[in-house]
Amino acid sequence: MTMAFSRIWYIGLCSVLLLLHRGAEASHPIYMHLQSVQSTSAVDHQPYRTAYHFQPPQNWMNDPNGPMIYKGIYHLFYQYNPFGAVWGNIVWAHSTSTDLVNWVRHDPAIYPSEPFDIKGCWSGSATFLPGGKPAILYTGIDPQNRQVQNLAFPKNLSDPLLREWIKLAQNPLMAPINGINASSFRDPTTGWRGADGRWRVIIGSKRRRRGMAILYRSKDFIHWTKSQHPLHSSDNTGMWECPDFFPVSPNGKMGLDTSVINPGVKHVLKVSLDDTKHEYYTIGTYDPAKDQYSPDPGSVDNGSGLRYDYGKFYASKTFFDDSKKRRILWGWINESSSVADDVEKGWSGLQAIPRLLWLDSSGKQLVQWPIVEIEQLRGDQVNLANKEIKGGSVLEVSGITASQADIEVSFDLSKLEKAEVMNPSWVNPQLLCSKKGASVKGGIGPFGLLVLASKDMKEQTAIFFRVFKDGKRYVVLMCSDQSRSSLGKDIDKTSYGAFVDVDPLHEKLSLRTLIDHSIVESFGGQGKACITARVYPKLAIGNGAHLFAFNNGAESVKIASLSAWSMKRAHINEA
Ligand code: DQQ
Repeated sequence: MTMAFSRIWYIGLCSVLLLLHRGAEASHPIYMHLQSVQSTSAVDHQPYRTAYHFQPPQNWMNDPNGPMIYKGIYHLFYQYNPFGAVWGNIVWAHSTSTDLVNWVRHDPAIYPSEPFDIKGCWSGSATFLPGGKPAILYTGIDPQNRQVQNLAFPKNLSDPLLREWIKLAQNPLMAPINGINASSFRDPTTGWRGADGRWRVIIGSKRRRRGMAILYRSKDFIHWTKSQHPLHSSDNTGMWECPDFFPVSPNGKMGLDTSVINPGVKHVLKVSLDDTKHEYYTIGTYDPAKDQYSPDPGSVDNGSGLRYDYGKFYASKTFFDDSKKRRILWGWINESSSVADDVEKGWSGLQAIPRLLWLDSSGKQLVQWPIVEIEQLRGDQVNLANKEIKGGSVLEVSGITASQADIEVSFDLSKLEKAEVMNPSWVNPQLLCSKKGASVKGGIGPFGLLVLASKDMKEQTAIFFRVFKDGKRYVVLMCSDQSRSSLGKDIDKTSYGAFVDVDPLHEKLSLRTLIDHSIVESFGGQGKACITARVYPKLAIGNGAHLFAFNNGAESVKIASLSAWSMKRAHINEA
């Protein structure tokens, strides 16, 4: 059956779905009274809508799904509620782009229509089959609320926009039988093909508190057999949502196709933890003979492990961009505002700027950087060089639109004697950042940027560093402090933090921050630590937004160089 999207038909279906909805076990809160078949009327005055981040014109969006490039066109599908600003009625909405910056929206590609997905079309991934045919594996919710895995192919392979998809009559291809928990069996990955010609995919799951990546194999991508052992599992991590498994090159930024397996490559397993809504990844080795993955010694395999992003960032997914030989990461950025505010503004959820992702030269962590294409939006520029900021002072950076900007700054720290002494109990960087916010004076730092700040600085989001001395070495803490980000109420103003693996004695300390009205994405140490925050200023909106560099430490710090650009508006999903 084809799936040309018929709105009238779909509205009818959704009315039925609303009645059926109660009881579907999901990892998202369900607000029954806010599900409406009426389109929300988004408010006219929209200070928090973004100018260059991916978002639909209105309504709820969550996970990025099935990213790929086909015939030179980038595709992004995403979990979307066509009828409201809260999670529900989930379909695969669809947009395409030639540059990953400007996007054209299409009708939803996959939506509930058959018993194997009648109660929802949840997350999944795209895989290219031999000959270059794309295939989408996704989770469907069946009438018994069971999570099952389904396959869809494009109706017309000569349409580079892949607007219509056909679901296989054999669906579901994988069902929760033989002890699999039917409400913890979702989010198939991109497949990879072994030397034996057989395809593999993993599905997120759990058994009691043990999170796991269930492994399936197939000769033809249609008939799948469950492997006796998961690809990997880890106790006390809870449900693994949206797993992602891919190879990385041991040196350089070049990405690898998901099927590349050889003794020279490392593998990454990323999981999204339903319990905490945090993701973590490990770097390790994939043994193709045993079909098992083992994290490297020292790669922490639980919720306190490495994260792509230490702020808001969830249900992420990478894809291999064959045209530029790079691996690109997408991630969903949830709101930090109340559900009532989301309903009033008529939308909820952003996608982070796509990030290039590669293995650090240490082999111990990944590095991320906004895709180079985003730089086409850079407009007016201001520069600073060799500028000392004394302890306790601020420096306004004017001449750009501070509510829509891209800033790159690097600091030179020549004297570190005044660094505060690191306490061995400070193992959690987020806690440390909430104890030692931007207003808490230190030795070396806090220093960094105050973004989306009002003129009087009553509102400000501080992204900053603090350097501690730990025996003979120095520890660099990066924080994003939202405690004064808005005079508004009912906002989650949690501070976020990460340790950055940089030696401040011998390297410059760099920070790049992308500011877009209600989102602040920051990359410390050339992309070794990333923190994304959502903020909702009342005063620092539009021309009322200012940008400052600041230093609240005892020692002066020097801005070696600073470049700031106004960012132009991208064309994203315009009507
Ligand atoms: N969101 C989807 C699920 C996935 C969760 C449902 C993660 O497939 O596990 O919208 O945010």
